[in-house]
Amino acid sequence: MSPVSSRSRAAAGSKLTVLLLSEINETRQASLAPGATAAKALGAFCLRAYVQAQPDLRDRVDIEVRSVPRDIPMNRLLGLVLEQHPDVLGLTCQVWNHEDHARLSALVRAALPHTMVVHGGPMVVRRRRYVERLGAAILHVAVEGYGEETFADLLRSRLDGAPRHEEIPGIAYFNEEGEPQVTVDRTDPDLASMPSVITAENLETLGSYALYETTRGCPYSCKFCNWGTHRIQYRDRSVIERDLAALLGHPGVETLWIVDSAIDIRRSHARFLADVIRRHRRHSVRVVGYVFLKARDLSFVQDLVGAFDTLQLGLQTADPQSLGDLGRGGLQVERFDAMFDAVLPHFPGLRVDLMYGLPGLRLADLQASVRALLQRSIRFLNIFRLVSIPGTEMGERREDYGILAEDWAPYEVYSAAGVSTDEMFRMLRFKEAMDVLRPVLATGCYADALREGVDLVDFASYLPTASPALMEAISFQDEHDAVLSPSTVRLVQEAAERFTAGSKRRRDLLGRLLREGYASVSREPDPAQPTTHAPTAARSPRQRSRRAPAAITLPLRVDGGSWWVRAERASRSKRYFGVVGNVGLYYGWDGETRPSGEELVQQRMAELLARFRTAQVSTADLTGGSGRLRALMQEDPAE
Ligand code: B12
Ligand SMILES: C[S@@+](CC[C@H](N)C(=O)[O-])C[C@H]1O[C@@H](n2cnc3c(N)ncnc32)[C@H](O)[C@@H]1O
Ligand code: SF4
Repeated sequence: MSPVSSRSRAAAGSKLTVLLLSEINETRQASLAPGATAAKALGAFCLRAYVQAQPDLRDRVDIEVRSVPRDIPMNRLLGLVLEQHPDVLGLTCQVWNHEDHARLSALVRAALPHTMVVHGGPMVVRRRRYVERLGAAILHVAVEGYGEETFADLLRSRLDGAPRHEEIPGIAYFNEEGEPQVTVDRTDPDLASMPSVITAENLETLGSYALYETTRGCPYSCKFCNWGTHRIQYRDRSVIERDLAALLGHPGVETLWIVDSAIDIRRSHARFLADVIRRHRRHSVRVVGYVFLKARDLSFVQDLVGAFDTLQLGLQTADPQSLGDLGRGGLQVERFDAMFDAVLPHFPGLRVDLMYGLPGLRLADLQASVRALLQRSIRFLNIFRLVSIPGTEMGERREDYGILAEDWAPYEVYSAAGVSTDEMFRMLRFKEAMDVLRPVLATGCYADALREGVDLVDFASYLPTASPALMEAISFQDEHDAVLSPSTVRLVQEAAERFTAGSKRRRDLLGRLLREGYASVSREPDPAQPTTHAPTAARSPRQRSRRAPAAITLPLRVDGGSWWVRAERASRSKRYFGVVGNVGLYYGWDGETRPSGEELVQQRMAELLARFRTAQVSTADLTGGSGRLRALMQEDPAE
């Protein structure tokens, strides 16, 4: 039974038209891989390549893949779909685009009754719950897991009426009565028999930051992660070689991230990849990948030199007890020295991930992990806040971990067992301060400075990071792509004065570290200083009127009283930073189609407060030590 009328253009003789669409993440915050935010969704390319390799489908289906920036106005997004009027609209649903994709789907369902709306991607976990939550007014079908075979079956179903939806494993759909139906699970498709992904057509649309997958699955089962299924699968070597040759030989590709859980699930695989990369790289393409470094003998790392440019390591914490609790028992703290000794001589720019918000780990523990790594000459750290992802142990069994988190994307965790909301806020501020110091730490100065009495981890707590000017400083993709505003530079300098008060020697040292660290970083011209730049053209009244206000003060009704919350705009962006209950929140908006900035911030803060109250946390608890919320809430906007 088909949820959508089978009358299609295909039936009328033309091809079935499919639009695979995805809003990509434009968050510029230094993230999993430097610059990765510009990457297009690989999943859609996999689907297209697979469908085009099916003899019964290739000549009957036209698939267009579009990735658009996340801040695209909804009317333009809808315009893209209306322009094409596709028979099938497939959306890759990710943490960051899910709300927009749901809104778009509802509009498409209303405007184009003939279009079948299919959701896939990492947000589709527990597909019954997924479709029940979104409802029939939003989508027809949700595809869970690796989607190549399922999507091909859906297209067959749309073209020929067979297989029927109830016969397609791995989906949830609405029947003609609008009731949700769930089919049996699908076993993961066999990666080894998948065709090439990097077809000529895909290569043309990939852009300069390419993602590629050589394996699926992961040997660990960290309780916060659902990176892949745990059945490890390898792509066929000849397909990998063909795909990598195409990517590395294409002049448009500048960066290639191998998105495997790690490239060294087997050392022989890492060596194979390195060999292929070396043989096929025709111009400078930066190649990035995660490593586990779990083998006793790590001599293979030197064989990766000249192939991989950046290696990343997911450590999460240097606390041995927690590593075990998280399901990462295989990774022992005692191994750190051996790991870094084996890697750093060859890859001094190793990037290491830490997380905060994990149960039982407080600010002091996070700082201890950071110090331990910096002292071991690690210069690049990513610090992520725990996200309680549906489908993971920590997403599904929140009570067991004392986790308080939002029920909607991005599922950020606000407190966990042993970690109060105040503590989370302190860790958030510390993370932000460390991000501001990224370019400084990247010079590798930490250990020497420490020996001379300047601990940059201590200095971090002097930076007033809740300030929008500093928030702006951390919105860069990597250490060399920062743009510092003059006010940020001033704030860092003022903090340095306070931190080194009374010691000229320490002041000079810190001054030098900051100068050297930020030397390669571009600066915005300081309006307070004379500038050699040509003056920017005066804004038209229309441009002026659309400028976001610098701060918004919002009335809120909480606990039976009237309160006010203030959100400040980060300079140069349309993002607001507000503080509710010691929890910093950012919201982006665009004046054209979304609710106005005020409405959006107000709505989200009110929702968040309501959630805290449902969780029986009072606003008094939330204001806790810093009292910042109380101060903000009591501020009278009339003054
Ligand atoms: C690349 C990547 C990123 C890039 C995104 C770049 C981009 N434009 O895609 C960046 C660095 C931006 C990123 C950021 C984050 N990411 Co990320 N990321 C990945 C990663 C490593 C690879 C994605 C990929 O290409 N996979 C390979 C392709 C082939 O798989 P796929 O996309 O899942 O597609 C398959 C199916 O999903 C399905 N499918 C996909 N689309 C469609 C569409 C249709 C119509 C159908 C039918 C099927 C279908 O079929 C495809 C082929 O089998 C995955 C891990 C992984 N290996 O999947 C995590 C992953 C997607 N990220 C994840 C998370 C949590 C994040 C962060 C929130 C992490 C953090 N703590 O900050 C941030 C987001 C921050 C924010 N708030 O915006 C989670 C998502 C969990 C979830 N269930 O939603 C994942 C699964 C990893 C993890 N557990 O941490 N990420
Ligand atoms: C999914 S991992 C893959 C890295 C590699 N496989 C490893 O862990 O060894 C990428 C990084 O994302 C972060 N991450 C994973 N799951 C997360 C979650 N639920 N919340 C916040 N960050 C997360 C971790 O810091 C992790 O190192
Ligand atoms: S965090 Fe890394 S090691 Fe842990 S399950 Fe996810 S991919 Fe595997």
